Amino acid sequence: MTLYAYWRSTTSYRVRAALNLKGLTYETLPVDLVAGDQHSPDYAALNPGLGVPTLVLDDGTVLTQSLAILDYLDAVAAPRLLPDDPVARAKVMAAAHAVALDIHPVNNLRVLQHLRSIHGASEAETVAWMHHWMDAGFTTVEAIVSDSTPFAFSDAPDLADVCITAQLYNAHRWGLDMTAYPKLTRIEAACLALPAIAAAHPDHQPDAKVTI
Ligand SMILES: N[C@@H](CCC(=O)N[C@@H](CS)C(=O)NCC(=O)O)C(=O)O
Repeated sequence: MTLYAYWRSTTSYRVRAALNLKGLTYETLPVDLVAGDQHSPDYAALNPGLGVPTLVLDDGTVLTQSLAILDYLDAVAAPRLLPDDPVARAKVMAAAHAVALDIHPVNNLRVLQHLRSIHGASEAETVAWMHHWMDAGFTTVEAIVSDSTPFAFSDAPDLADVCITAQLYNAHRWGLDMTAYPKLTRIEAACLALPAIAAAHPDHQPDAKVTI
């Protein structure tokens, strides 16, 4: 399999974590988002959403959208990141969606570029925007994850854990104060103690020397 990804991309980080947890081997092909490589005609043909990640299977099948890729991976390889029990599954998905659907889209690179270029946002205003949406989403997630397990809902990492851990990387990068989110901090520590997730961390990617 080939994963088109960018080192600092939280959507790429989610998928790398799942691939590694499941012991699947893949080649990483970096897409430099800062250089705008996601807009190149070749990449646009592969992923019309103009974002990373894209996963190309060994038979050439192209998968896009990180949550869809994670769903595919969960269907074909263990350990499962979603529980079978319908209620437990809905709870895990709620936390994962709070990150992937509520925080990430409004904090995406294209949104920040639009804020700066069309609305003239300063660097301080851009940082305040990032913090605002992460605080809103993290408040939700902090309230719904477990008080009593190392990971979000159990003793093993699930879809919520990989989404949370990737988003916390972004929060640190933007200097968000995490004091109000002790459970999320606990989850990140538990995830990064696992070699599979630690290996998925942005700093360990082949394109990690590029700076934004
Ligand atoms: N919903 C998509 C979002 C993909 C996406 O936009 N990823 C970001 C990186 S985290 C990206 O490539 N942004 C490029 C841009 O905004 O130009 C997914 O989950 O795969």
